[in-house]
Amino acid sequence: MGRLQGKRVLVTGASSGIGRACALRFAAEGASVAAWARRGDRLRELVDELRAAAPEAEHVTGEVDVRQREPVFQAVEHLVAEWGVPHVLLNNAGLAAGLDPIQAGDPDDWDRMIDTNIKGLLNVTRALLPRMIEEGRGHVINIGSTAGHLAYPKGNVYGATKFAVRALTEGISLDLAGTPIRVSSVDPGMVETEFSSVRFHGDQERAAGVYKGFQPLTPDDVADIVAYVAGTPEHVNILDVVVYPTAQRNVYVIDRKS
Ligand code: NDP
Ligand code: 8X3
Repeated sequence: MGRLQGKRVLVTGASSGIGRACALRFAAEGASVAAWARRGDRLRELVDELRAAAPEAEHVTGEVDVRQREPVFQAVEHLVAEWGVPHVLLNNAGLAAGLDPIQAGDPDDWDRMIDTNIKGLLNVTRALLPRMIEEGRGHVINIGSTAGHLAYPKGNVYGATKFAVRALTEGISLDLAGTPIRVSSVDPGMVETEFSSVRFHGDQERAAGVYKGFQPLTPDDVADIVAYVAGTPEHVNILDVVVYPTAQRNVYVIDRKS
């Protein structure tokens, strides 16, 4: 029996991309998944797949916008009462909005990124951590980014949010010293998801161009790593994993064939 069998995992941003792949991977490992995102139609499709992957587990969904602090706290209370305290919280919900020099940036885009990637992660983590501490177990896994390790032109605010996620992973881990709660970060390079379509406000052609001429990571590649991190023995805490596609060596060096 694998270590994730019978565990409960809360995945934020489960309606697409990395979060969706992680939800399916956790279910395939025998875990029960609470899948949160804003798009309920996507979540309803996902839960059918989760039930097919792990019929014996108890999968639930939540239409939760991680930016809305009070509803997040209420959703956590409801989840804990009806389903139980998650063993793993995967803080994945996030986005980039825009790719412009700061002097031409849209402050509304900045707000969305800061409110989702930093404050959304904090909202869910703050609501859940006391319950994990009471239970005497838990694992918080944050999806960071290689953009949180090296700034790139026009990546300004997105990169700042991911540098913040890295700082929060370390800071939360330090604050939890003396508890058994583990804190980890998985920081991918380029992964083909809806990320670029969201970044370019629905411009699919521009989004497709981001992944042209090389093989990017897939959401399943990242889910493999997240499942590994979550499945290590309880005395092992992987603080940070940085993963690139082989064709990408840092945020600037990408071997594009066309
Ligand atoms: P997607 O756009 O495919 O997925 C993003 C997910 O986040 C969706 O499920 C979306 O759901 C959810 N989300 C966005 N805003 C909110 C919100 N306010 N409340 C709740 N959920 C929200 O992109 P990815 O899978 O690529 O992105 C997932 C994470 O991975 C992000 O944190 C991103 O920064 C990070 N990342 C991505 C990389 C890439 O190259 N793709 C590389 C490194 C890191 P919904 O819209 O239904 O709410
Ligand atoms: C997403 C990776 O390089 O597009 O976090 O910013 S990148």
